[in-house]
Amino acid sequence: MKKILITGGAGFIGSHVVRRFVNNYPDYMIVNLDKLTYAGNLANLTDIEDKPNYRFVKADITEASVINELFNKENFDAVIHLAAESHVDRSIADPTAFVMTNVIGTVNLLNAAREYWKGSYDKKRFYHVSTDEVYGALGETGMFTESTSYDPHSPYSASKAASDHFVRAYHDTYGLDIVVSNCSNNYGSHHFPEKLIPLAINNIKNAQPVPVYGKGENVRDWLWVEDHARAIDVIFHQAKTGQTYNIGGHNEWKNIDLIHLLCKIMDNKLGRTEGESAKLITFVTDRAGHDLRYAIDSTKLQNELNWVPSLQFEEGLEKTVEWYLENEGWLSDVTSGNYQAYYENQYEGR
Ligand code: NAD
Ligand code: TDX
Repeated sequence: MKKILITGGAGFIGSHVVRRFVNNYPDYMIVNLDKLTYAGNLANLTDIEDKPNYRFVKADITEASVINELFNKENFDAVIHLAAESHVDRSIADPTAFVMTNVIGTVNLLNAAREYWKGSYDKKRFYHVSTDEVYGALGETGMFTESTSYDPHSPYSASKAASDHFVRAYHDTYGLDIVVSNCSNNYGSHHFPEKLIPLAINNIKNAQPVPVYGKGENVRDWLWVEDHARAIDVIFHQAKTGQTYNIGGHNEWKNIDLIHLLCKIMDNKLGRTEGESAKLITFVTDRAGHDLRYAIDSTKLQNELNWVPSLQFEEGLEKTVEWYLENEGWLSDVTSGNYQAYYENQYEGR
């Protein structure tokens, strides 16, 4: 039996990774460690919470003594590390929280792995889930490859870049078995409605303004979150030690074009006349230091590990809209803050 610690499993991507591993690997014990910040929501995992190969631990990765105690007690075989402060706009407002969780928290996990896995580094694995934002911004052409130099611009991407460097340094210096993946923008169910797509879905549904930063000219490369979870599965099981893989959808969209497509889908789903939702589009002040364009070259992952995205964007976006419309309770609990009251009662003191 493999015991795997997944951090950040109550968040957007983490919950998809936890679900995939719990369902696909009944012989593994999956321990989901999450602080349950504003972004962590145990309602994301109600379908698997009673499975015998799943456990939840409420903990903060910035607390080294708590992490050490857990490693001492549990004898994990591997870590898949997703816990992070993840929203660029929040990092502009409060960079320190990003240094604490994304840098110090990652180093705490690495230190625990280094200490408690001593003598068996060849049988253990530390997988760090990272972002394409570490590479900075592209102009009109070109793509990020695994050898693109790091050039982060936001406090968020700077903190993720630092954590990537620490993970690789623990491989080079101490011999830890590590893998890193850098992925483009994800979309899909259970996405917190501060990020562009779920925020726009929620606002369109409620006939509220849809804020588009600047002129909406910025380009993002969107990937279905379940395709990301499948890529993590493949890399975790098959990558050679020390390797990095870029993960992307080959699916670049200008923000304004994406929002128009979303408005069209929503008009259709909500029975509105075509063009009605697009009237909600409101251009607002641009994000400070807003990266113009991201695009991932995932040739290495495709050629070496045979991974390709499964879903066309239009289909995925339609499925995403349907999920939000069918899960009004999830959305209203998140936007009202009720989900936090629930877990504060459930997990206080554990
Ligand atoms: P998210 O904000 O939805 O979830 C983050 C989770 O981490 C939450 O459950 C939160 O409670 C938990 N967490 C935060 N601070 C913690 C702490 N100190 N201790 C323990 N748990 C803590 O984020 P996401 O979008 O699911 O991103 C997950 C990971 O994937 C992050 O590392 C992010 O950098 C990376 N990533 C995200 C995207 C994307 O498009 N969302 C793309 C590429 C990479
Ligand atoms: O209201 C908005 N209006 C708007 O125009 C918001 C929230 C965003 N935007 C723009 C900014 C970006 O160009 O839309 C684009 C997408 O923004 P976000 O959803 O905030 O994502 P982004 O900043 O690209 O970062 C995301 O992808 C990479 C995740 O949040 C990161 O965690 C991940 O690493």
